[in-house]
Amino acid sequence: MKEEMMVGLSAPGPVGRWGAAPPQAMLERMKDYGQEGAFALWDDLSPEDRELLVRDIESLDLSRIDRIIRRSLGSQGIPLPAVEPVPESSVSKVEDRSAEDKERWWKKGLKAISEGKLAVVLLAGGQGTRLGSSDPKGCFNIGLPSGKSLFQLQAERILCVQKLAAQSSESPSNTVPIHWYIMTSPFTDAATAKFFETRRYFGLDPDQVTFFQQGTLPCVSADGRFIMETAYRVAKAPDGNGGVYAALKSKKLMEDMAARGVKYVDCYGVDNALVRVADPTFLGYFIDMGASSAAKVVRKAYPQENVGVFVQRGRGGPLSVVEYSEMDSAMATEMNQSTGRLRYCWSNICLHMFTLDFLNQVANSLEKDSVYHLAEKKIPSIHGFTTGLKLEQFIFDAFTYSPSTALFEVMREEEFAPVKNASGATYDTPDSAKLMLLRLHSRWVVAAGGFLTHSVPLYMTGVEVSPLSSYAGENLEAICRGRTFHAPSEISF
Ligand code: UD2
Repeated sequence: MKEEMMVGLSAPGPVGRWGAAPPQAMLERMKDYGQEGAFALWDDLSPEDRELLVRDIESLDLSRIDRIIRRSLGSQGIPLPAVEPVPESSVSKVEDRSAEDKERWWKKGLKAISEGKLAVVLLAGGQGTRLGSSDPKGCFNIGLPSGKSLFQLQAERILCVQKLAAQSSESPSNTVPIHWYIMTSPFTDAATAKFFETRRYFGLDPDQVTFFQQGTLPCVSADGRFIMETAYRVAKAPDGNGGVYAALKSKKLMEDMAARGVKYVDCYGVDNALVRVADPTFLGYFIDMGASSAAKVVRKAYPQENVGVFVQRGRGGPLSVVEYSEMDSAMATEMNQSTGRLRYCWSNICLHMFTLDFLNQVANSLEKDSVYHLAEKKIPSIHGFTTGLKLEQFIFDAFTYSPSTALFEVMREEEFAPVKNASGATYDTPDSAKLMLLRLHSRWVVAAGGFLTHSVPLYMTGVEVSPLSSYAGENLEAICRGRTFHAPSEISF
């Protein structure tokens, strides 16, 4: 800006690439979106910080962000269609399942896996805030005898399933690798990649693992204005685990899946010590049902349990999930007198399956509708921690767009051991997850004819079966029958 043009402006700051005012075109655009407040401290910024601020604003897709803010804040207060419990008929219950059903689904799933039709997407962008760890959650060691992290347990379950799939196929020597897409966030990406590299991918072929980052969105005040983390940086947060759809789309990973011949996508949360990654039984059931989407569910354990519940939006409408953070206590505690269970009892446990076709369709629908959940949080800002809103999509938002969602009940004791809270909390801690795994695996060993000795009370310990040796308790007879194992210890053969 020329010297004479500066007359009448406030005392000029140091002149850098940008003069006393922000770039005109950028300022105009930000005014169009009501976000000119981001330049409030421009005059006090050094040339370097002005450069940082301009680059930060340039990194934002302002029209998309503005659409998301307007639609998400605008939809507040608009009543959603009345919710009903899901029809009991739409849930495949454990008690209705025969051994033949399970065998058939298991074989059908293994066949599809051996044909390379299954990919796995891991949602690992969350920060381990509640766990009290600064590392990505998957790195967490829950204290098993083996010391294995959640990532290692899940990697070894993939190794086991692809081996079982090969053994069940016409060419047992030809193991078809399951491709593992791992979604990280800016908070977890570097540490996650390093964790895998330094541990040589836990025996997986590095070519079968793809890391990709989810997006972030500005944190905003109640009236939709950007919150400034510093004078030259807009506060941002990951866009929720439903950010997976936009990320898969923008990184062209669904094209990558199609090129690999993938037809089905298993999608799950990292913080479950018992998660059956690439579960052949779930896949076989899903294929049998011919549905576009499916989810594993457990019966809700108690009204305040931090789980979403499946509902039907209007009689005959699509299934969707009401998250625990968006549920009122009446809905959480209401009982169904005839079943004796909670009226809304079918709980979401972040274990989903989609057809690739449906994933493509829903990624576009969610992007077009752009309605995000608003989470009120304390946001670090130039004014200290300030109450603001994070904009998040949830992985289960997809179900609303699905013509058919199949719900597959599983036993919590076998498949759901959340690792959410630091040790010492009442629920969902590393210790509770460790014990659930040791108790399950001890039952496997005893059922296979093994005996246990233990130096601490058995209710506090147990044996761990390496995922490389057994996925769901199968193939343990040969090793366990008549043998004694001391708890705590890992059985690996
Ligand atoms: C999740 C489910 C909840 C229930 C519960 C069971 C959602 C939205 N809610 O609640 O219904 O199933 O788990 O334990 O799924 N994540 C990302 N990116 C993000 C945020 C989260 O990848 O921006 C991942 C995170 O790493 C984890 C999963 O999503 O693997 C769920 O984490 P969460 O802490 O957001 O969800 P939570 O436990 O509140």
